[in-house]
Amino acid sequence: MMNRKKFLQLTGVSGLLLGSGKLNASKRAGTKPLVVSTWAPNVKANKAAWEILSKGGTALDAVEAGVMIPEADPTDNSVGYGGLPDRDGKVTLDACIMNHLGQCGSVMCLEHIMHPIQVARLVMEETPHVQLVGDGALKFALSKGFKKQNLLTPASEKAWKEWLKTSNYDPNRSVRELEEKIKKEKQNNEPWPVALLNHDTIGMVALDANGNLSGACTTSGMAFKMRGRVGDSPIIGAGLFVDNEVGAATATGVGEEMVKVCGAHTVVEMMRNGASPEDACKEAVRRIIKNNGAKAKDLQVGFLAINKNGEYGGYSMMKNFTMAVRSEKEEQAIETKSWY
Ligand code: SD4
Repeated sequence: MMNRKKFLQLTGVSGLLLGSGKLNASKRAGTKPLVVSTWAPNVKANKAAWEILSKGGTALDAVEAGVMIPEADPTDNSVGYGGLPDRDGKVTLDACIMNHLGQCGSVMCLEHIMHPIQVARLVMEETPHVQLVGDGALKFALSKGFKKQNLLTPASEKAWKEWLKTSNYDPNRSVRELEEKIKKEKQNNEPWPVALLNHDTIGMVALDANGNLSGACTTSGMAFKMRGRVGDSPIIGAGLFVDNEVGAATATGVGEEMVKVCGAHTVVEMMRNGASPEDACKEAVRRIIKNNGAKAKDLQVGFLAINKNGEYGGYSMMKNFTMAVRSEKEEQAIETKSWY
């Protein structure tokens, strides 16, 4: 298992700030350029995005390059290569991208292609459509020169075979595992729960030096989902939304819940009405609670947002949601506030 020191060495991050519920990100002065991603290990993805942003590149190029890092990482079992498969053992990927002009593209249930985000961008730029699904998305990708690859790693295949023994679909499996690990580490008096260095779906939003916003979201979806299931991540307005007049938002967690409240769009609309990024994210979480009552306690969803002024914030249902932030002022991961 990767320890915290090793993680810091790997990422070159000198100051990870985890477990800081105290931080009220929305009260900080804004800055640009800025990139924010779901989950602490995506400081690595931010680094790739920052390479572009810091040289005056566009937010669109930055988010595409950024999310390609976990897509190609076989140890990230929620995104791209190495993603956990559906219950039939197939790795099916969902991704979307949106730019400052309100243009967007997405692919859903795409198989065999390591970088669905690149295909989503081509859907946006080179087709009259917004969404391509399944075989059609694959056909389009192959026509653009992408190569078919086997995305099921031995580790993911092993996990799937283990899952088949019970075939019990548990959308909060990873959240529960994470909680267990953190509990154990706390018992062992670990100063920094290594388990907080968890990663999952990447949603990334960025503001470039010209003041333009873009976002990208990419995932293998919920582990062991039904064949053909699509979550929030490739749905514009649910897993990602960008409005260049206001801000950008993205989400992670049980996608069905984000879809039901048009989550990312809700966050952006709250910011349009004057809410800080953190408060806007909190409102989306509140609506999910309204839909679920007491059952909400068993759900993990996390939102993050940036606004046009370069302020950022996030909020989650349960503890242990982290976001990675990169600007001229900071390079770090932060645990967001949570409802429960
Ligand atoms: C989905 N929202 O497919 C994604 C899953 C996720 O971290 O975020 N996992 O519902």
